[in-house]
Amino acid sequence: MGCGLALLLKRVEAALRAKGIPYEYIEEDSSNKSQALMQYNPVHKKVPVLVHNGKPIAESSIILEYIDETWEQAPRLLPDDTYERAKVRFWASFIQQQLFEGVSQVITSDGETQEKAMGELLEKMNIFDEEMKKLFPNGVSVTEVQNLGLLDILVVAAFSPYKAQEEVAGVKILDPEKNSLIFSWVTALNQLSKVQDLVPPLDGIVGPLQFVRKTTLGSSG
Ligand SMILES: N[C@@H](CCC(=O)N[C@@H](CS)C(=O)NCC(=O)O)C(=O)O
Repeated sequence: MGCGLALLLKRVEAALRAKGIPYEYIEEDSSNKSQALMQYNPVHKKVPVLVHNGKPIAESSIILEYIDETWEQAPRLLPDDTYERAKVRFWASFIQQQLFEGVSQVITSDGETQEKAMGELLEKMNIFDEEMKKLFPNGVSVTEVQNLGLLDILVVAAFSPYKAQEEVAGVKILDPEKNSLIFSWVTALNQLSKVQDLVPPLDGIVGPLQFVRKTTLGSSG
């Protein structure tokens, strides 16, 4: 799963827009996949796929790195320094594997299962919050996120629509008291017009999230 949530913020589009690279966006219908998708991503048959000069690249994190290496202009998604880059990759994978997944589980469960999922997500958010405080000891301001690096894009994807996530899940997910750093980061990111352009308004998110929640709860009995 994770798909219904990832759909809300298109990470590849965010990177292309951040760098000002013109692109054509083609929507795929997952219930009626196109011939082009089969041809471009024959292994997984999933989006996103970036087609550059006729050549396909699949898997969002690989596409993001390809974009950064192919269009080297600012903003750089990954730092130049190899150690800094390794750290960004480490946290990028933490956000994608732990936080995306945790938020998905909270949104698609209820009762005791949801309580447990929220407890686990909170533990991961606390770790992330504490570690990121070392990078941003004074909290995150709008100036720091102007350039939209890789971690900014992933934090937007995970938490930017937190109000919609909370409304649908019926629990508090991003608590400023518990996760002050993540909260200041998300608040700064949500003030950027390029982020506002990419994240649908609250109304546009609640419906699709509710659909994902209902179908998952329904199918698990
Ligand atoms: N690890 C892949 C995940 C891709 C993925 O799950 N794509 C979903 C859309 S968000 C999809 O194409 N689902 C259609 C399907 O599974 O048939 C990535 O990050 O690119």
